[in-house]
Amino acid sequence: MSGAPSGWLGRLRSGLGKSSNRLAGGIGSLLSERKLDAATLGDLEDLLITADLGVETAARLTEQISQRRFAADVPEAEVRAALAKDIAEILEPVARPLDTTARPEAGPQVILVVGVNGTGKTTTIGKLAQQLREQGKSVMLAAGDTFRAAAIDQLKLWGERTGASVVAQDPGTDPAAVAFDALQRARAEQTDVLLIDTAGRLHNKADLMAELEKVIRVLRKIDPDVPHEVLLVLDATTGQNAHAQVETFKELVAVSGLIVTKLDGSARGGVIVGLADRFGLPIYAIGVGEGADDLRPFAAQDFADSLLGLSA
Ligand SMILES: Nc1nc2c(ncn2[C@@H]2O[C@H](COP(=O)(O)OP(=O)(O)OP(=O)(O)O)[C@@H](O)[C@H]2O)c(=O)[nH]1
Ligand SMILES: [Mg+2]
Repeated sequence: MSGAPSGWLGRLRSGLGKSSNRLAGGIGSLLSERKLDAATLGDLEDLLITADLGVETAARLTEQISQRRFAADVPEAEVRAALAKDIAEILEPVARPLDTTARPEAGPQVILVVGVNGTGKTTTIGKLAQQLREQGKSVMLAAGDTFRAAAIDQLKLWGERTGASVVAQDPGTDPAAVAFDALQRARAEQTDVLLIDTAGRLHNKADLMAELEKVIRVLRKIDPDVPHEVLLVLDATTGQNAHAQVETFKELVAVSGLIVTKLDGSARGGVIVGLADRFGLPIYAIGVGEGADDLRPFAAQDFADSLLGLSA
């Protein structure tokens, strides 16, 4: 992408600043002091690992650099550009926006949002609601995190902010009942999109599994095709732990795509590369702030360039 890094791209760049400093800065100092030989390649691999790209991805990227047979005194910017190209190739297949264009005939598009506590589920739902409202769609939010009263209030606030309607019941209500009620209402009101919030904090994994399974089972009593999407929200600042979260949730539910939040100000943007390489799940969007407009499409080359400190 060309042009001045303004708007969200500029924000992505500055947001990824810490990740980029770690990676691009690290490569810069590595290669300005040493020639590109086998030992330096080994250090490059270590650097990619510490930048959260994951062991296997780091090894493969280093191998690809080695196969390029650069001259030993290659300018470091050329190595960064080559890495950005290889990383963009990993990211390209997963950089797919959430498709909300076609509303199913029978009712709303149903999007279930899952993830461990604090990753940004409720905020992401608010941001998605904002985008969908801007596209002129009618949106309903279901307060399926009944574990905490504050979670219900937080969702109501996003409803007010975005003009989405909110279906909520008292704290402690069975989330499946909330989801069921919401889907019935959304069908009756011919709502375009229903976003269902869930609790991330439960007593243990078995409870979480039982709760999510029940929500889905009960929704399917109304429509066997729902949910159409299961979004797993991951917090980039947790680094490699995000991998464990994907594994856990993939066991529980059919995760259809990822949203990675808190890329602003985190030094761990590299985690996206490892996730893309390992799981191949679509990355529907990224979160670059707490505001309603801070959910951005995930663009492979832009992201790779930002990570490697290259200006377009
Ligand atoms: N900087 C930054 N903060 C974010 C982003 N997304 C969410 N947050 C913040 O992260 C905190 C947790 O977000 P929530 O949306 O409440 O997370 P949650 O997954 O719903 O949490 P639980 O309901 O406790 O499971 C809030 O303070 C959000 O404002 C982001 O992209 N960038
Ligand atoms: Mg929440």
